[in-house]
Amino acid sequence: MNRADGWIGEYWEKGFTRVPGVFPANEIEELSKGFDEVLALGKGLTKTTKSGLTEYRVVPIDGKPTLKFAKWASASHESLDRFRTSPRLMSLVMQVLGPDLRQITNQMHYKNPGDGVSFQMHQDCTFRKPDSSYRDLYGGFLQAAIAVDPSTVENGCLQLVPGSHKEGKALLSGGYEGWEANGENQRVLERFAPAVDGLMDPGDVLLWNPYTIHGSQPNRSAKSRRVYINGFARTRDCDNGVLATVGGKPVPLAWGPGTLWDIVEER
Ligand SMILES: O=C(O)CCC(=O)C(=O)O
Repeated sequence: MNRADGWIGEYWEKGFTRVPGVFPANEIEELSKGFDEVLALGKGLTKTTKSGLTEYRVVPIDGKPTLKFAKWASASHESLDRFRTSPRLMSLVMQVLGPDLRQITNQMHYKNPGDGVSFQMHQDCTFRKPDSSYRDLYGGFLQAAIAVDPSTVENGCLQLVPGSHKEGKALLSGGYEGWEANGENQRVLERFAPAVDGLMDPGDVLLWNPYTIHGSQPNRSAKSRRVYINGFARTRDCDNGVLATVGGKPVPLAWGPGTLWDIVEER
């Protein structure tokens, strides 16, 4: 791996990078359909609901039950499962982490107009626990978001703090609360450069390091801001999650009583 060149160099330098045009329009159309279908299934739920591995994470926002995200819908939806380990996505992830991968996260983030969903500035290392399951979290895990819709300032694009991963440690308190929780971490956030807007077009992929500080504000536009987030770890450095690829080839999604899941959950 050459850490210096192109988007891979930017990933290591800034702690995140956007790779444009990874998925063509027809594939994003298919992914968008999958998002619509899962949203329809989650409609009307008043609390977090699990069906097999698939989970509709419903939380109160301004007193209203709101689908904050759907987790592991790929376990119950064939096309979402295909995108999870699609060659277009995996070719990027494998260039950073190598050919043998485990998958830790599989999340659909909707951010529908007016739903109030936001994410405080946080680092994903908060959730990658226990420490003993991640032997090289800095170099051996990344999170990848496929843009289904344009991500804009108005619809609450991700915001990421350049260089914030470099200390390779947890810097912030809290986790997945809303934007209003940033006050708690103001002192730490002021130490860093301002966050950069992670603007994306449909089909772009944004990759970030587990120590990179990031979050997002509510959608203040009339259009949804959907991203499909999948997180992968190098198999030899990680015990958690499910196998995703072996020797560069995707393997079918399988889990069971022996699967080890992270002990801290995004909420
Ligand atoms: O969907 C978003 O805007 C935030 C996602 C995020 O911060 C995460 O998954 O860690």
